[in-house]
Amino acid sequence: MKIISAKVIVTCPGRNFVTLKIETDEGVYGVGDATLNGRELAVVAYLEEHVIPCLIGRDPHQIEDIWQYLYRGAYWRRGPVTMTSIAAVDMCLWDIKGKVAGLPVYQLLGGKCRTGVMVYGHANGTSIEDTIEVAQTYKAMGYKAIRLQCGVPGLASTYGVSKDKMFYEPADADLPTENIWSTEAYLRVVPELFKAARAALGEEVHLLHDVHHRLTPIEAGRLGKDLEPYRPFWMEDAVVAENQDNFKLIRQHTTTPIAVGEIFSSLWDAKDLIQNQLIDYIRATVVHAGGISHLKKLAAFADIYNVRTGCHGATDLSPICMAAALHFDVSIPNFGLQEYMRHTEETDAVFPHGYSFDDGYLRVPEAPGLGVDIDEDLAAKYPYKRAYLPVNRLQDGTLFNW
Ligand code: GCO
Ligand code: MG
Repeated sequence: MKIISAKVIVTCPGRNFVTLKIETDEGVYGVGDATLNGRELAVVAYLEEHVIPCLIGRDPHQIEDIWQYLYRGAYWRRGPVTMTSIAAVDMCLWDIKGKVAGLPVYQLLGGKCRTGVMVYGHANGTSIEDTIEVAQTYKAMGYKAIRLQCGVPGLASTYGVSKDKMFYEPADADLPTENIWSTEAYLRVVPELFKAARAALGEEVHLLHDVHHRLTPIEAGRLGKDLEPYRPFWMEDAVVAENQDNFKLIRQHTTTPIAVGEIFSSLWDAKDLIQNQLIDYIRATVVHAGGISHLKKLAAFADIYNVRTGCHGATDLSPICMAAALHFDVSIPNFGLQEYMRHTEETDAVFPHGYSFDDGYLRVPEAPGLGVDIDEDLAAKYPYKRAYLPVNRLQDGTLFNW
């Protein structure tokens, strides 16, 4: 079997998605997500100019060899653009292998370790009361785990809070919008949110929160400690993960579980955090961390240290990534939780898929391959629209982390 062609499809059914499609001489094709939010066209160029020419004529069954060829062969290792491109190829090749074998990809990964993938939904609102009301809606829909984000009194807008309470799309403008941030105001409101949420939602539902890289280690330690009485499932991205010694300070002050890694692009970004047991959940996902092949290695390494997975699943990861993540999630022993932000109807129509939500769990597609496709005619109706994530400034104008 040979790869005879590959193309990159860019579509914007409400937000931008980049998809790689690899075709073979036997008529079987595979699809892979290649979306890197706000930097989409860098990946398009990397794939078109530097990856696709190397794929033509290769045997698509040699998934690991092609992975190594693209990783080692580039000389310039790692980085989000490279690893997203490699991930897209990897997804296509697993899709092809599954279709040829007549098996869903999870069977090729060792079979199911569980019947469904527990997911968390996003409840947000401008006030604590609004957020809890939305969380009640999620609970009524069957969600067993809910992320809580609320507006910060005195700030016009903040990460995780949208006008549409059930959908959130941060890449909202053709030049970055500017948000204003106050750590002091934020640290006052979050423990109040969790206190009210635990009282209203009961003891059983898992509650999560994303700090989105905004605290210093000692501030994160304090927030973790303040949240302990309400037993959060995790506190995510409490600090930036560049200087990873930061996490030691958090650990010294709180038993609130720590999740990190949605922007990690390989095992090497996570290795020290895992090996030193400074985190509890690793959020790297298929599209940004080198595909199913690389994420399997990362998860196996994490398992040795009792670190579980919590794959990123925001709307900027396409349904192709979600399908791939589900095959991965059901097949590993140390699965923790999967984020599920839900795509819009327009996006779901462009990417017909076989996964479905059922009582708090996503069920993995059973069709051969990944069980997801792209409707190219429909995709062509939604041309690319430049869109950026916001930037954040302190009240005195200093540029901060978003
Ligand atoms: C999450 C994330 C997202 C990111 C987005 C950036 O936890 O889901 O933090 O909301 O901000 O994916 O592209
Ligand atoms: Mg996050």
